Amino acid sequence: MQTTLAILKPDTVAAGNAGKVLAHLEKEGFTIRGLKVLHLTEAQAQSFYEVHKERPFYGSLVEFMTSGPVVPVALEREEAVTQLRKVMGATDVAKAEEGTIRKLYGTSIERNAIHGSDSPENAALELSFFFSRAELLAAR
Ligand code: FUP
Repeated sequence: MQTTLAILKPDTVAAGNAGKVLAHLEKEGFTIRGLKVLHLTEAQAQSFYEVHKERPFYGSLVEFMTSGPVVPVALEREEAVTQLRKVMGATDVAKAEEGTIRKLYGTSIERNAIHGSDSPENAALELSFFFSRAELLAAR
């Protein structure tokens, strides 16, 4: 078993799609091991996306990610990292496969509904950004 981090982005929460996305993930075999609702500060969003800080979209991405509440979720299943990436679909909604979360609920490359860690190493780092070890253990 592996645990990865998803974030239901502000567009998903604002559109009232958070429950539908969580149901989609559960149907795909993920178990929810952590979940919270929070409104990221600018410093938190900048830090989370620090790897992209030189990219032209960084400022806009930080603005979007702080535009409303998000829902970080710790998700467990076999091959959780790669399976979540598959269920999410391509970054750019225009290129996302039919039936993926981004195709169903996203509206652009930026407002793409959901984040998912892209490697086991990043999953561990990103889970610890939002959840303490005690929180994750208490949810078992
Ligand atoms: P992903 O791992 O699929 O979320 O994609 P990236 O890590 O490449 O990008 C992180 C986020 O930056 C994306 F979810 C959306 C945003 N982004 C843009 O807004 N424009 C781009 O051209 C690329 C990414």
